Formats: sequence, C-alpha cells, structure tokens
Amino acid sequence: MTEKIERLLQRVEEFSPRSAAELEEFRIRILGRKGELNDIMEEFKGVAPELKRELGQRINKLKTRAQERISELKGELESRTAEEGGTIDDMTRPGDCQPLGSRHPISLVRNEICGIFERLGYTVAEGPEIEDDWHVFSALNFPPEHPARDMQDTFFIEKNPDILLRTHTSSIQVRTMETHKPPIRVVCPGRVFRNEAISYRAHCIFHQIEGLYIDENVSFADMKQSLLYFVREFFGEDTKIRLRPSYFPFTEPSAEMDISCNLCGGKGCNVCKHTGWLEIMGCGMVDPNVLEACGIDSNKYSGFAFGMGVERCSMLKYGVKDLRLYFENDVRFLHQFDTAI
Ligand code: 2NM
Repeated sequence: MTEKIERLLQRVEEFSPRSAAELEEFRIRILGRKGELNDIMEEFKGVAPELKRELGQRINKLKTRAQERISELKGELESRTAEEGGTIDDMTRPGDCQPLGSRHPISLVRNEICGIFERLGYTVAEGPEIEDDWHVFSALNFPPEHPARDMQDTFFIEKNPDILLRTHTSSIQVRTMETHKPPIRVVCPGRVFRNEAISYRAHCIFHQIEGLYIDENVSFADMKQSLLYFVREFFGEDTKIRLRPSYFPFTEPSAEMDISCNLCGGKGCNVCKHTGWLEIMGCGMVDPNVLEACGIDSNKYSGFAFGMGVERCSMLKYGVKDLRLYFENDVRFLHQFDTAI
C-alpha cells in the first residue's frame, strides 16, 4: 500500500496539464468522490492496526499535497492565458488590429516598371525558374563554349540533358516567340540565378525585367524612344539617356544604356563614380539567329529587346546602398516602404 501511495504522489508531482479542462479531469480522477484517493481510503480501513499510524500519515500527506499541487497548476494555467491575451470577458471590447504588412521594395519596383510598359501596350509574361539549355542558351545564340554555360556561372540541376536555373528571363521571351506570332510586345519579370559571390552589389539570386518588341520595320530608333519614355516615367522627366556600344549573343547591334545621375544632376558624385551617368540596362536589336531559332521569319520581322536588374533600379530609386538588405527581410528596412504603393 505504501508503494501505491508513493506512486500516486509521484503522478501528482509530475502532472502537467495543457488546459484547465485537463486539470479538472485530473482533479476528479484523484480527489473526486469515486477517485483514486478514495480507493486508498477504502483499502486503509482493512489494514492491520499497527500499520495504521504510518499509513494514515502518508495518506494525509498525499491528500494535502494533491490539493496544493492542483491549485498551483490552476494558478499557472490562469497566468498563462492572461499572457496570451486572456479569456474573452468583455464581448463589446473592440478587437485588436492586425498590423498591416507592406509590399517588398522589389515588388514595388517590379510592379511600377511593368505598369509603365503595360501602358505602352506590352503584356506581362512569366515562365519557369527551372529551365533547359535550349531556352536559356541555345535559342539565344550562345555558342556551345560560351563561358556563361560554365558551372562557374550557372547552377545546374541535371547534366545531359542540361536542366538548370535560368540565368536571365530571356528564356520567357524565347517561349513567347515560340508560341506567339508577331506583333509581340512583352515584359518578363522574374527571379534569376547566377553562381556569384555575395556582396553589397551582387547576389546569387536577383530579379530582372526584360522586354521584347517584334513587328515589321521595328528600328533602333524605336527602341531608343521607348526606353527614353520608360526612364522619364520611372526616374523623372528630366532624365537623359546615352547609349554605349556593347555585346550580347542575342542582340546585334547591342548597347548599354546609361541615365543621367539624378543624385548629383550630372555634376558627379559617389553613386555615379564622378561620371554623371548611371548604367541601367542592356539592349539591342534581336539577332536574326534568335528570331529564326524561335520560328520567326527574320526577313519579314525585326525587333528590339532590353533587360534590367530590379534590385539596381530599386537601389537607385530609393537610395539603398547595400543589395543584401533586399534579401534579409529585416522589418526595420521593410517598414520604410509602408507608404509606397
Ligand atoms: C538584355 C540585353 C539585351 C534580351 C534579348 C532577348 C531575346 F529573347 F529577345 F533574345 N531577351 N532579352 C536582352 C537584350 C536582354 O539584358 C541585359
């Protein structure tokens, strides 16, 4: 019997209820009229008189301790519910407001850029982040030994056939050209992946927006005017552009476009490295090889394409000095964009 009492005492000590209902159930099972303590009392009636004194003391101790422990547990449960917001005692009290989140500065800028091109008649297209070699490289006129196809630059998922994370969103444009007849006007936003060391100006995951315009008689002058319109909308109406010759496998001719530095007004500052100009996007006339690879007659149609980094546009627009802030989701950074739409 001593053992039975001790075992029950141990259960009382170790009991840890998750709710008030569970505690009440336990109380009834132990201290209730038909509870376990009562069973022990019944058994006690039949023990030998010389054992009564010691056993009686043990039973009393068990009962007091059980009552004590149950009220302790009750107190603990009550203070826990109070911490968690308490029970609803005043049904007329106004509810607590859920704090509103805000859009991420990458989303804000992506939406704004897409919106500007949508007003020019472009539609937004998206595509898979996991791509094949054709849509990321081969259809875009990358020669077989081009360094961008290297493991050093590209994250491969499978080899032979090559399955990889897209390194630019041009793959969406290839898919659009393959499935749509000109005229084509699309902007393609999305995440892209490059095997790069992370720093204040580079990340292995970032966001791009690329655009494509294909029709009969589309010219380099059309491209310049469209891009000038875009930067005036996005960076302000006084923004100037300049084009420098460049090279991309998928465009010929190709150019790098700079905008006048809106921080120093062209006088020269740290951000524009004292040149008065900021590099903002790459562009060019779509190479006839690309049109043909995607099933478009390059004798009939021509087009221009361009691509820009969303992080870079966002950094320039909001004066953010470190790219890594965009990926850390620190609310002290994110809340600064609460008022932006
Ligand atoms: C850039 C720069 C220049 C581009 C070309 C194409 C396609 F699919 F039409 F060939 N898409 N995007 C392009 C052209 C992208 O990004 C810096």
